[in-house]
Amino acid sequence: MSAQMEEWHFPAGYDQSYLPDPSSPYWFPHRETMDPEERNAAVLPRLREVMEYAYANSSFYKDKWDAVDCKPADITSWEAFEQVPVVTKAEMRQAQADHPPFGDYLCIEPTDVHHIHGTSGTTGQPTAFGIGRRDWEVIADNHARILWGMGVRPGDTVFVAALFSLYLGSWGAMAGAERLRCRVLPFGAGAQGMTSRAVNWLARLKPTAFYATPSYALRLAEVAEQEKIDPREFGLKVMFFSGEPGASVPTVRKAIEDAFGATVIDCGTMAEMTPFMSASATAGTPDGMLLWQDIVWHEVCDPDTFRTVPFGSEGTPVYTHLERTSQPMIRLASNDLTRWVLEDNPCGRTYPKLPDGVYGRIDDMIHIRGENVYPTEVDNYLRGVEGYGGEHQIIVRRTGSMDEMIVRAETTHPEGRRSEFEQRTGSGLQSFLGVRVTFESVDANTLERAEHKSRRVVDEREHTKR
Ligand code: 8LH
Repeated sequence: MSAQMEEWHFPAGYDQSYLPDPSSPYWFPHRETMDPEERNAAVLPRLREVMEYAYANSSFYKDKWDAVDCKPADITSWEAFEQVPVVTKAEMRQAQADHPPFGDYLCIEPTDVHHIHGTSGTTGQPTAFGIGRRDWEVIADNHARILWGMGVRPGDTVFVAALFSLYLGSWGAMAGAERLRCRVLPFGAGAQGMTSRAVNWLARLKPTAFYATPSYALRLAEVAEQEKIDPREFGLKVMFFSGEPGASVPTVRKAIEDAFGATVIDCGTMAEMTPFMSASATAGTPDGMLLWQDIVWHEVCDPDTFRTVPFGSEGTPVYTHLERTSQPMIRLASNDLTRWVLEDNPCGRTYPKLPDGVYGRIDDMIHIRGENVYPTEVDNYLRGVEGYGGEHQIIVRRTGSMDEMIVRAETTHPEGRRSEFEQRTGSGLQSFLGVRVTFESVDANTLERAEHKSRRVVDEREHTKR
């Protein structure tokens, strides 16, 4: 079995000089197209191996599993694996507070940490990600392989327009592109005047590939338009996105495709799960995200029991590293929501797929008068409305004993046409969501634009609670 799985071993290590045959759509043809049952049969012993490694090298996992009498050697069936307790972000924060700075799940010597990244820490103590040198190389290799699947090739210029600091997204994209022997432009984002400069560089350099958050791509298109430059002139072929829902939200995706004339690819799991591109679309299957199950093991689970839900159902992603030796995550609960299927993919890869991407976080879902609303649904609706100005806010507030949802959206319509726009969009949105909505419009370019991940929900009920 493993002889057929190209370079399949733990700890992982790849031939750094390898590049596929230029005519092949696959980096590892067998691994990517093999019978999924055969792949799963190879993954199960690997999971056991990773668990054995984590048990031997971290008191975090040892204590956690001993407490429920879970022994790595017992993981001989999927049934057994699904009972391994999930890891939560709160546990990791606690482990880092008790064992600073990386927590007792580091599993390598602190001196072997090669890259340090972290969460933004806007709400509380940030989490530190310590990634070993060998792991960083393997991450680069995996991302190169996935970028190859997206159609990126050696010699392509890859423009990275995301924050270069603690955020792993930009660094992970860069590492993969470098390993693929691309020319990388680590442009970054977030500094004063940078979007306008990005427009200038894109127009001059005409890169082939582009990485950012979807919100930022739309912001960039707006700024280009203000500067009388058509983003199609950048000549981008592939735009890959991660960090937030958007690239799989139909109207957002179309807005990006229409503005730039490029193929839009969705990818991304979580920073802790780097190689985070292990969920990614491909050139041949550009919609949704495929789950590259031989890099990271993805489960979609019932959010209460953390047992895998059947294909076709909705649940929350739970992730397990198959190759990381530094801070390996074993059944990390994401708190996100998605739906998975297993069907024939046009690109020929035999991975399961998230046909609608990851459409939201469980804690971002708005519960209003007994209904659930995903912020992405509002985005999806508004982007398809004629006269929408490009940005909106969702305000949830309690008036008396009732929760109220106010959607405030920009419009390009002049004063005289506002009330007709408000009436039409308000009632359309209400029937689309199935909940009562108060709809207001404001002038275009008056609401704040995201330079990173967008935050459109203002839940005033939370503020009153504090
Ligand atoms: C997504 C997506 C996506 C992430 N569709 N939601 O960018 C990937 C990594 C580096 C990242 O963003 O990690 P971070 O900052 O830990 O955030 C992870 C969360 O971001 C994840 O749980 C999702 O809620 C969201 N996310 N990529 C939809 N393609």
